[in-house]
Amino acid sequence: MTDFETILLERKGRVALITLNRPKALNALNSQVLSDISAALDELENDNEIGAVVLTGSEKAFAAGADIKEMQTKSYMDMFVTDHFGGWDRVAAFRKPLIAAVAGYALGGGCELAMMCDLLLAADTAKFGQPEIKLGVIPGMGGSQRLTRAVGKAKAMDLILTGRNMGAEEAERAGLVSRIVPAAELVATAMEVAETIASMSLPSVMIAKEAVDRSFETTLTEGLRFERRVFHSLFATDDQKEGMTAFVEKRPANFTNK
Ligand code: CO8
Repeated sequence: MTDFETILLERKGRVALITLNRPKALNALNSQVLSDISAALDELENDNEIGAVVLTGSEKAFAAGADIKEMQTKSYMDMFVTDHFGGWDRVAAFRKPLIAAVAGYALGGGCELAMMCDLLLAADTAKFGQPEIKLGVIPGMGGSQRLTRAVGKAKAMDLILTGRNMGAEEAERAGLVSRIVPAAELVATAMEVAETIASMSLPSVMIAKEAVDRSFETTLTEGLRFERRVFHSLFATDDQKEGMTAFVEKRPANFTNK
């Protein structure tokens, strides 16, 4: 198990829990956090024992945004040449299910990081927002694109242009959040959801994730064709035989992830 400076990584059976751990900065996302999360995801993606990952923060903040102090004095060329924040694409490219468990502030880059995950569970204390406009900039880690796809133009414009926060209930109504849970039960619930997912056949879970993600990138006709092809491909797995045989034999399936 690797030690990290700004995150904690724990494993429980087939599920891993990544906890953002910069409490003094409300988990603001600096280059070290990016480097730690990327290394953890590389490790977990290559680990056949891991079937799903939960990403969480603290009770007060999932993450209060990109680290403003790190960006404050940078020039356009500094940002451009280093492709500042380009590295966060690693999170969206993670091939196994990633569940964001959000309590407290998920602002700016924090909200964008949560939206890079596949499923977003919110504590009743969660507050989402894209306040970058108040800093004289705009969302830069996907907020203008992913928030708009998640909640539609009207609410995305409202949040991005005014910089106001949205509570958990509004976020659920708007379709950003899949479930709201009491804050004290947030991580346990997210771990249960992850365990359920990790108990399925890993190839089918990874292909299901890829198929849903494809719907954001393509036309309906192409998306349906992609779904059918990858659906067919699952008939090459031992787990399809096991899953369907177990149903017919009225017993639980015992997947081997092959
Ligand atoms: N960056 C750096 N430090 C932060 C951040 C942040 N985003 N958020 C909080 N902190 C620090 C504070 O500076 C403070 O540090 P210190 O004790 O040294 O003064 C500590 O965390 C605690 O914060 P507060 O005292 O402010 O705590 P409060 O409970 O009073 O307030 C808030 C909590 C409301 C969350 C408040 O901290 C806040 O407004 N934070 C900033 C929120 C924000 O604007 N986020 C957006 C950041 S910009 C961004 O994410 C852009 C992403 C895309 C850029 C793309 C570029 C290519």
